[in-house]
Amino acid sequence: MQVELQHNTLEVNLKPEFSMGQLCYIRGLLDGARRAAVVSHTNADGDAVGSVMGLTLMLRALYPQLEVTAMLPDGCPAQFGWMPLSAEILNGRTDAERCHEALTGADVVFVLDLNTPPRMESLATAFTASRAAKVLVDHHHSPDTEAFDLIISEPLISSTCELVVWLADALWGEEAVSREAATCLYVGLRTDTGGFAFSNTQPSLYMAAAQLVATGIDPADINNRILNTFSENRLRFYGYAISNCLTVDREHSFAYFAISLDDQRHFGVGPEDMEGLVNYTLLMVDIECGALIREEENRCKVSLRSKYTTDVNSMARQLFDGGGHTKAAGATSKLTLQQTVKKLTDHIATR
Ligand SMILES: [Mn+2]
Repeated sequence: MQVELQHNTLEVNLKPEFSMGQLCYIRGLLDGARRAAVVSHTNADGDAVGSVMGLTLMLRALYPQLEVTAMLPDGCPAQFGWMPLSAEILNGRTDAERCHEALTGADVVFVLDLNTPPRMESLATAFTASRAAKVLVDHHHSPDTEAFDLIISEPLISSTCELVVWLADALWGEEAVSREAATCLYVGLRTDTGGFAFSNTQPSLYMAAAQLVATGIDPADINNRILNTFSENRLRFYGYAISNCLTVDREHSFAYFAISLDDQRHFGVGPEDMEGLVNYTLLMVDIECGALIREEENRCKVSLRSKYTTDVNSMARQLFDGGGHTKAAGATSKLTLQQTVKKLTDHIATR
């Protein structure tokens, strides 16, 4: 495979457009609703946490009659413990009953930053059973059109948090985004774009960022809280992984980490510590595509990244029934670590 210096050809979009029908539908739902739930995907990242918190804060401020319950399938990750609402976000595993009750009793459920109910893992059953109006706000490819009553899906938008900014502007006006909500939403803008660096960075992203920063948030402080958070163990594990778990296939411009359970136990690191490790593969100048394969009990998690032309979204879907974005995707493999590595490297070699 040749690395081509080719820029992606996304349309230069300014802001997403919402139809009057979409806006009226959401306003109508909220005017009549007494209970709402806001939910996102398992193993929540900054965009999932930020959009859930940002939207929850705005709904509470704008609709005092509305009881809004925020939840995540496996709770709010510790790294986001500094964010507003982190202490009250329900955990689909440990607060299963309250989540079930909130989902089935809701008049409206907002689903953020995912494209299909199985991404809600423990909460998917209650979500599907719920008779609430279901509104999806997301930027992944191929949303499940059967699962929602209204789908706002913008795969060209940087992040769900950015989409929430524009949706809130359209529904309620710029003033609806408080400083506190802006802090949450900025986290998703920042993390889903690798700090305004990935190919999903385009004019509307900076416009949304400008609006959020204008509310008085502290971008430098948020940056520290997002990036400079490693434990000593985690940093030493990265050193170990780069030295011992990284394979580089120059012929195919491909590099991957294979991380065994033993290594994870030895260093006392978990899935959240692996967040971002896959990006190290792309630091190499002649590597176009990178992967991280992390062993779990009875399965493996696969993360895929690319720099220029490789569509890792379709690769994840084709090989492991996963998905995501063109240049960043993920999947769960039911195979062993060795089998997963083989399936992936065989695919890379035959492309
Ligand atoms: Mn996202």
